[in-house]
Amino acid sequence: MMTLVPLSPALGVEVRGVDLRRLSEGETEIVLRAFRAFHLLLFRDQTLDEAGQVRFARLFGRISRQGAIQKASGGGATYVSNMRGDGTFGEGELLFHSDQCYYDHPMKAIMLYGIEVAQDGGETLFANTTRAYARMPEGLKRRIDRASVRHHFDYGALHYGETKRAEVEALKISAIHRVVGRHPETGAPILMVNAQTVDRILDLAPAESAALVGEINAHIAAPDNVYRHTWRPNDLVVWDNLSLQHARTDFANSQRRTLRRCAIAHDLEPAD
Ligand SMILES: O=C(O)CCC(=O)C(=O)O
Repeated sequence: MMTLVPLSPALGVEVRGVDLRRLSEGETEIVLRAFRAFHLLLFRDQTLDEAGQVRFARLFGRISRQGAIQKASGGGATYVSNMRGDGTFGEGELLFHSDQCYYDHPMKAIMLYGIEVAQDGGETLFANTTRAYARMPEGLKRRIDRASVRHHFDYGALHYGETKRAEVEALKISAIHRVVGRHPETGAPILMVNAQTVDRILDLAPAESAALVGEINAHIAAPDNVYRHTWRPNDLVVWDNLSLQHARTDFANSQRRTLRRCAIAHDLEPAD
């Protein structure tokens, strides 16, 4: 029987008692409802090949083709890996961010499946931005409610797999969002500021913008607003990229780490 077990007070449930290779219509409905309510779902001990993962991902929407990595996936999966030649974002720490804020329509969800996992570090952290906003002092909310922010594609501190580096660096992409955006499906407030890709909060001097981004990030990354996922092989995690931000703890690159990834497009992502 299918059961939902909360993962943290901030977000997420573990879904037990299902085999993702053969979900019934009723189970699919419960999964999609739980996704909307809890923003992150964990399924453990799943045996999934690439086709099976893509099939499950497509229940959440179409596969994104926005940006070099997603385009390269050809509508299928990519790999977060320090082992594979085609691996991307394989090494080291990542700060809290939502993917693709430098586009008008960032992807709606991300799905990772554990193939090889680090024994020490390499955990993925998830923070609930709607909850972070709700818990902010009114004075801070007033300062950001009408503000806008520019993001640019600058993962300079990150490490791409060599095969992708040239394509990725050739992209010069930026977008402007409200600091307090609205979730496209629920209308809930979401924070469109992150530690990784913000260029500037508009109309603020660089130092003021950096200080305000730091203040907002402190609310997002507050330990009691975060779920920390320690990977096991055969874990599948799918999360809402707009309600949540994610980060990764550091790990020694001598440890093999490979996660299979599907990116699910925002409903308004232009068809290519
Ligand atoms: O490796 C991880 O834990 C996170 C990877 C990531 O940031 C992503 O897939 O967007």
